[in-house]
Amino acid sequence: MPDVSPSLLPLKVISPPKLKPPELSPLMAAQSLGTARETRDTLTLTPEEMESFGEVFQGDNLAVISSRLCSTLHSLENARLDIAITGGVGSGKSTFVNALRGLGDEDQGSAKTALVETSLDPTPYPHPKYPNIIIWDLPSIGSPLLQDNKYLERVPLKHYDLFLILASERFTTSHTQLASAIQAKKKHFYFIRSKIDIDIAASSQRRPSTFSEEGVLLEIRENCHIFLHAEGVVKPKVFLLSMFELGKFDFQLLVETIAQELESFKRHAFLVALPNVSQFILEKKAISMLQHVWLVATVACTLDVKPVPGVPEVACDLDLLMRSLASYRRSFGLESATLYKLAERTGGSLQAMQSEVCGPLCEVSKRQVIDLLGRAHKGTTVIFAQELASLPVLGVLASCSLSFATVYQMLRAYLDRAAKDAQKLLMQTFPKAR
Ligand SMILES: Nc1nc2c(ncn2[C@@H]2O[C@H](COP(=O)(O)OP(=O)(O)OP(=O)(O)O)[C@@H](O)[C@H]2O)c(=O)[nH]1
Ligand SMILES: [Mg+2]
Repeated sequence: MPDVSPSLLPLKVISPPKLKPPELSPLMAAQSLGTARETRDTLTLTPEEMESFGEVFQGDNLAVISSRLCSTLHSLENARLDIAITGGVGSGKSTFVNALRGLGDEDQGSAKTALVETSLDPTPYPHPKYPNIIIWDLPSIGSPLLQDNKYLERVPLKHYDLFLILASERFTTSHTQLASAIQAKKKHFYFIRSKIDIDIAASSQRRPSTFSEEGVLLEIRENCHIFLHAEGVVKPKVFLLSMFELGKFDFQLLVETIAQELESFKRHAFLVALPNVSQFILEKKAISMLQHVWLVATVACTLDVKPVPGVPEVACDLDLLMRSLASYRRSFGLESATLYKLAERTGGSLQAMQSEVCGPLCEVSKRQVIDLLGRAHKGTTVIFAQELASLPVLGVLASCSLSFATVYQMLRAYLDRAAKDAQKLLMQTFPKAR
């Protein structure tokens, strides 16, 4: 997959109009996804949204804009991301690699864990659903076989976008020396204090009368910071994790921090590929996908368009829409293969998951896309289309404004529904997930 130079693809082009995600943000308020969506009867744009549309569409003709957006869409969908997992011997590196790829230790293609001998070379593990994302299981630091500069000879730091440096007990000078080398290459790195579940279990068992989970976490966090400061690491970013309960502890904070520091295409790649371990992750994904929805709607209505059978007022690229809907299902883990694996791992009923969670969303067919477009077209899209067409800056879209409005509304509704289903699935399998 080609790497993408952000300088060739100005941010302005990929910024979606600031369409507020009212149906997605309720997650933060512990409401369910998509509830507002069904009751909303228009896609009216705010002045800021109008302005954003204007910025993207100003100046060029439709053919130029759509081919530019098509290449932006391709870059967004194929952005390469190399995540390096490193740390001490037995600190949980391979387990973390698997967890980030949504795999258990026994799944096919998973990294081997609890080994006696560890590899002395970086091992790439492509994400099973997104081969453009590679999680690298790096050799352990502090190994007697890789002393002095041997580690850096084996591990080309420039190759990776970011580093997660693990310690399951204490950070040591091996960790901080590696961090300095990474910093010298101007790469991002994050300290992960792993196996937090063990610390909590030990503390609750050994000091039951004074036990407080918050207290244990605070103490570990402070100790990490004290050591890293003493070693000269400025503002260390430390996250407490358990690879066995990935959605808990500091995972949310880690995701938020990494997402802020990645450039936009890589950020999107990172977010959509995350395992669906918490409501927070689902929300981050859904919000990131809004820019994808908007790009797809524009490209699908302006390149390779054909009238939709049974909905002749709408012309679009049905294949692109099918691929996009399938990609939302994939990211939210709603495809049969993922459900099957989840049922196997959690001991839940596959049938219950499929019927309760997927409903009409099961597999994506052309017939289904046509039906969804028909339904969206019958809705309120005329108001939205008129609004678009009435804007001078959007004159270029006038010829396809009804198609755009229909397709956009269909994609939004599908995305909302997929996110909502993923939330139900999460609640069904991990009732305590937040
Ligand atoms: N309780 C608990 N155990 C963990 C966690 N992460 C990993 N382990 C266990 O720790 C052991 C070592 O995990 P690995 O993932 O193999 O560690 P590693 O860093 O890859 O080990 P090497 O490659 O040998 O250096 C395994 O038995 C894991 O199941 C965690 O968060 N909590
Ligand atoms: Mg390992």
